[in-house]
Amino acid sequence: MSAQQERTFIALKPDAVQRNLVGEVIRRFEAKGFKLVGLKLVKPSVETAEEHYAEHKGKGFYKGLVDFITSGPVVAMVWQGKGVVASARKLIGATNPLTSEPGTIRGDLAVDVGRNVIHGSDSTDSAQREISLWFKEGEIADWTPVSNAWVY
Ligand code: 3AN
Repeated sequence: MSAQQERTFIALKPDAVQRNLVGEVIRRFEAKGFKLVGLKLVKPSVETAEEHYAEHKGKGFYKGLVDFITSGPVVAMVWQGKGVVASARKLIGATNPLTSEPGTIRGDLAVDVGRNVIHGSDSTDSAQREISLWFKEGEIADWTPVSNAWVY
């Protein structure tokens, strides 16, 4: 896959769904210029959540993290584009929303580290792992934008 077709896994956590922030966050990714290639609303199983957060197993916040992510619907997405993994992390901002820069998603929309709205893969390797954990083959659309024929 070429650098232009790099992909990342983004999840809008239950707080984002409950707070009606889904559109706001998707808008930011679209406006930046990335392409949405996968999207679904799912209530994750405990198995999926534990695998997703495997690197945090043993940490004090692990159980709370798994309980929270499985507590309600999550919007799971795959975004594609040049440098999308690192760029998404910049759009998202630092893990603790109290220190995330204004202008970032967490900096603008969140307060609590345990309710920080969004997850984004931290490397291309994590992205591959997370995309195959959350999406089946056939659930990702490899589409090509048409010309501006539909825009007047
Ligand atoms: P990020 O989501 O910015 O990549 P990670 O991977 O270090 O951050 O942490 C995964 C998730 O675990 C965070 N999004 C956050 O919800 C939660 N988390 C991280 N550190 C803490 C903490 N000290 N207390 C509570 N929750 C935490």
